[in-house]
Amino acid sequence: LTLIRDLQDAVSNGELWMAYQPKVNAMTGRVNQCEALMRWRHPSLGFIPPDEFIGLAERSGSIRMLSQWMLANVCAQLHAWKQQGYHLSVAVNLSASDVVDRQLSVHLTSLFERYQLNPAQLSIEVTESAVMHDVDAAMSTLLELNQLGLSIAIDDYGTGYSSLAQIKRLPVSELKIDKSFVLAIDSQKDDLTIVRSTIEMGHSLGLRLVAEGVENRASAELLSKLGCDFLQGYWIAKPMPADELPGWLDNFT
Ligand code: G
Ligand code: G
Ligand code: G
Ligand code: MN
Ligand code: NA
Repeated sequence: LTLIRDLQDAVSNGELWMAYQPKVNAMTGRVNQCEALMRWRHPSLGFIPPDEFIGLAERSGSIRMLSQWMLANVCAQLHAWKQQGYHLSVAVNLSASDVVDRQLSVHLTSLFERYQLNPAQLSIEVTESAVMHDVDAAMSTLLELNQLGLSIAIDDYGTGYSSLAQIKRLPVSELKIDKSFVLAIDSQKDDLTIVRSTIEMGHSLGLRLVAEGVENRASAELLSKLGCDFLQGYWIAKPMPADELPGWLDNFT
């Protein structure tokens, strides 16, 4: 497929960039963390959503190359923001083949040195299915990353088939409740019930809870009342280019 070759060229042609979406602390109303989301503008096809090209990269074996570019780009960005006086941390998404990459923690260590970062400024989001694909290999990578000082979140929580008992064996400190349960939480009783019990169960296991897909004030207020620790979604901000984030933070109250 020609799109696979285009994707391999996308890095060297500068067609990829990272968008950043803030996460707000529900208790303090402050933002000090963002999620980094990859974007690709194809020269002739235009914007291609990551749901399409990430899967393509996973199947064609170029995901590690993309992830290496992504991690270097995010670390350089954290360094640049720090120079501008913005002390942020960023969560990155990793795929199944990244979490079994034995070189990942070595690669990250050299990036932290190059950009003078505290490893705690970076955190990892992985889905249950990415981890459970090869749970022993994923476990050793995640333990290494955790020992380096990175925290780890389970992304899209609630859409997989693993139990919290399995997840608790991993060095995980955060659950991101999938947006499918959050989008209509202000009108769907069942969604509210699922989210409430997820928050209660997660908290009783010592996990931080993040809701993604928060699209309106009513949902944000409900989630805060339920004790959700962090909120992420269009109601707070859409993912934005890196150079827009400082201005957005200045205006955010
Ligand atoms: O903005 P949104 O369309 O960004 O992202 C869609 C999906 O693509 C999400 O599930 C997200 O986890 C995934 N995704 C976005 N950026 C990256 C990335 O840099 N690496 C990986 N592995 N997945 C990503
Ligand atoms: O205290 P411990 O390290 O187990 O908690 C880890 C994180 O989980 C804390 O930072 C906190 O944000 C969250 N947490 C644990 N229990 C609760 C709880 O009962 N309510 C809230 N809001 N957060 C909790
Ligand atoms: O990695 P993950 O699957 O969590 O990626 C988050 C996805 O959700 C991205 O595609 C991002 O653009 C999208 N997203 C973020 N906030 C909202 C929101 O409020 N509503 C909807 N529908 N999607 C959102
Ligand atoms: Mn994510
Ligand atoms: Na998600």
